[in-house]
Amino acid sequence: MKKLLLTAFAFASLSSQAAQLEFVSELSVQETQSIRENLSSEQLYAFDNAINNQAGMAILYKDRDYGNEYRIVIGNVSNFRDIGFNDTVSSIKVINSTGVILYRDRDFGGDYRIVLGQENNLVNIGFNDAASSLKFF
Ligand SMILES: [Ca+2]
Repeated sequence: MKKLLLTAFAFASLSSQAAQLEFVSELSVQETQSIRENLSSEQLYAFDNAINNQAGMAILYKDRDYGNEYRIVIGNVSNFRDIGFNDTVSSIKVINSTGVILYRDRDFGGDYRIVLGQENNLVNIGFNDAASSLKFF
């Protein structure tokens, strides 16, 4: 009987993991509008293109709860210095992709954390103001 319960529990936790893996965060209409208003025409083209083609995109925020300054990244970024955002990210939303791997060092080095969908406070996973590069998966 005990073994059966354990098996059921293992199954339940596996299914919830699978459900999480399919989770993709979405931008609200308001968020999308506010982001679009602040982009140059070149950035706007890339942003709309990513949305329409369902390309992996992430929005990196300086503060927790998706606050303050942000950067939009499309595709992997090997050095957050290039976008003026090194050791700065405190919350993140991943759009059109399952998740991202955040690395402590540039060029996808050092220790890392996986974010599925979104994380409103990187303190929760011990990675506040720490990320220096990022890969999509
Ligand atoms: Ca920060």
